[in-house]
Amino acid sequence: MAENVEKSLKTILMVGRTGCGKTTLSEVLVHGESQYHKTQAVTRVGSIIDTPGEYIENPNYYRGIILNSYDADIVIFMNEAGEEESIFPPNFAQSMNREVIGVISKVDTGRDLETPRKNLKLAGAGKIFEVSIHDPESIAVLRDYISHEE
Ligand SMILES: Nc1nc2c(ncn2[C@@H]2O[C@H](COP(=O)(O)OP(=O)(O)OP(=O)(O)O)[C@@H](O)[C@H]2O)c(=O)[nH]1
Ligand SMILES: [Mg+2]
Repeated sequence: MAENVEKSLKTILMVGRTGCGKTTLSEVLVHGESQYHKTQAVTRVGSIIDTPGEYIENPNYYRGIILNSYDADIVIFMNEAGEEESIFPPNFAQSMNREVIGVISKVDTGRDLETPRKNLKLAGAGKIFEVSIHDPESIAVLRDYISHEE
């Protein structure tokens, strides 16, 4: 296959607080660009299952996150740069019988990365990626990790 043909993404579940950048990153990964819109319900963006921030902010919806994880190959726990409080219960990743990775979004803002790193680890995320939609290389590294092998 030609080198410039992009590998297809695995099925991904995006979880993180309101406004951390889940939909933007999903659209950039799938379409190469994004238009802002608030997520109102669990939505599919290509093979990405995008959840509204309210799902992780309200424990009544945890079950919804866990059920959606059964359809995913990889779950992404997202924190944005500068996020001070962990929205994820400790070891929440263990509720999901799937690989869980961490993504720190908006690294272009220059805000703190240490606390998000620590909180994503506490939530049980394995590998952690630091991305900005303004840095195509950071997106390419993540995309490669969450794509099917040729
Ligand atoms: N500076 C910067 N801003 C970003 C980045 N990614 C997303 N944003 C901005 O963050 C805001 C929220 O992004 P969304 O993708 O809608 O966030 P969300 O997590 O889907 O939010 P909900 O649907 O409400 O849960 C938008 O104004 C985006 O433009 C980034 O890498 N850098
Ligand atoms: Mg959204």
